[in-house]
Amino acid sequence: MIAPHSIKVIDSHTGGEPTRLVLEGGPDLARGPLAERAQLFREKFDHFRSAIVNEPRGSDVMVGALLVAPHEPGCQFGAIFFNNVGLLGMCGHGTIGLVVSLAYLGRIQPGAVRIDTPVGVVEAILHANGEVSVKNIPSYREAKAVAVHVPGFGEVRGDVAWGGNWFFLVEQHGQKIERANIEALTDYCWRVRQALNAQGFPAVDHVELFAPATVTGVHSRNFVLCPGKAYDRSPCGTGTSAKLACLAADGKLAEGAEWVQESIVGSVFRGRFRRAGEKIIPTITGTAHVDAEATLLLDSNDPFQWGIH
Ligand code: PYC
Repeated sequence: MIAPHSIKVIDSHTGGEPTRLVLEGGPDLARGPLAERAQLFREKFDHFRSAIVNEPRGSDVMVGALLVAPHEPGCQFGAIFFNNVGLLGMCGHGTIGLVVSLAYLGRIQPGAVRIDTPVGVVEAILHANGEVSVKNIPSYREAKAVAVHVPGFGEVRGDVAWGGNWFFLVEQHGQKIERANIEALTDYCWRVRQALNAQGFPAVDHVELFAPATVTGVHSRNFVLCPGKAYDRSPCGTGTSAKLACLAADGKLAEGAEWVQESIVGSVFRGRFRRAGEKIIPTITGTAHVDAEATLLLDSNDPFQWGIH
């Protein structure tokens, strides 16, 4: 009998959105730049991605983070984020989860930590109160008020922006951003994404809807549909970065001012930005909680060894 392949993971959630950090037992992606390693991961080890985050060990909402050695000088860690259908560029909630998990393991102390990712270096600060701030990669709005014809809904206008992943941000949608409406929101966002992809923006894989906040001190509530049709339980770190880029481009938020973004389940990120030429550098602050330490077992006799995909 062959011993099952074992993979050490630590699970956390950031505002309700899970992150499964792979500590040991991941694929050998060599030592190149993180973008090259991500490409190798995508091409040769997609079965590993599926085994970690898909059923029966995970679920559609699970986001994975493969902890690797950094390539960029000055970084202490490298991370490649992935979900139920593929790789992510960056992941804000995942970075907060990663930092809290490393602190739980005693591998970092409060202070700054630089993390290499396939789309650039991010700097996280673990605060003494347990909160984490992530200084994200440069973010920007690519196109304003793009009109898309969505079958069944007519014309929908939104902004296309980069915050470490590509987003379509929609303010006027006529949808109720409420938990009771998640099925309809998912269906709407999915149709919007398909129409947008077919009408000139094939790379956009996250759709983000906004509504006025219902809580004092919060600026906005969002619903974010991720590439594999799961919705983000957190306010989405890269999505909030994209939102800040749009607010900055429209002159609606001053440099250094705080933007408080609430998710559909009521969790909150605080964001601010500084300008960097045409782009912005967003910083997103939130909290995460470790909820499991586990060893995943991949048994070659198991027909679903590599997950249901
Ligand atoms: O927090 O950036 C984020 C994120 C991306 C996908 C899910 N969460």
